Amino acid sequence: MTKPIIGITSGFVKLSNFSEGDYAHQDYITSLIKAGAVPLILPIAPGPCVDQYAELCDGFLLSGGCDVNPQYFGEDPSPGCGVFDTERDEAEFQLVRLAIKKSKPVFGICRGLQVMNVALGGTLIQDIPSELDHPIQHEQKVPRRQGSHRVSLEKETQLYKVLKEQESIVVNSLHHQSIDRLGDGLRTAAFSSDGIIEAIDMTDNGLLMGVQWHPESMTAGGSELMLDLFKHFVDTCKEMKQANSEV
Ligand SMILES: [Mn+2]
Repeated sequence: MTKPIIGITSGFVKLSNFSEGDYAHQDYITSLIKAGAVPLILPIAPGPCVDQYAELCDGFLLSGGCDVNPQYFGEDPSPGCGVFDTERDEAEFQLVRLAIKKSKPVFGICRGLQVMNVALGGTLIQDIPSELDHPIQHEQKVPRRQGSHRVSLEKETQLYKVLKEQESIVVNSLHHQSIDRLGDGLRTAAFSSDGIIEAIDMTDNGLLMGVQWHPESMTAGGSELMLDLFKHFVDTCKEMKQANSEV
């Protein structure tokens, strides 16, 4: 069987007057190739293009990036809310809904986990440092390939199994937003000591998985445990590709 094609969502970046366009961090690409997939960067595009992305790919990696426009969960921006990109939000919400409809797996990372949650009717904390009473440091000062804070894993989740049934692990942390109220059909798979939801999955099937940390950068830094997360995702994409072709 050919390798599964994984679409990676991207963010728009302007580097200079001569260089601007869609961007996805190299660590996503490196991790997916290591895990046995063919990565494909998906530019932000209008609805009809997103419809075809959903046909073309066997699974989707929702990458990190800017904040989600709070209008999508019924709020005005709080003073701590950062830059958002409405066009990107809408393209990614559409992709999540189409992927669920077509039974194609989605792995959300950082912003990607937040996008999945809002797409399914959940809400976000717009700025952890200004909105939480006693937060730990979620925007780490050490390099992104290093872990910084601990997360506790919920038993009975896919994540717990994939991460070798450890009660807790150390992860990196590069976010200032997080999930507040969970979206429909989602459950907490990991949380930090200040109560922030650090990972989610779907209760009724294994199609959606999301982490608030950056396993791609820990994988690029040599973490075999985080590479296992990508292998699990790519294997699920292969299984679903097979199952979808049989119906
Ligand atoms: Mn964190």
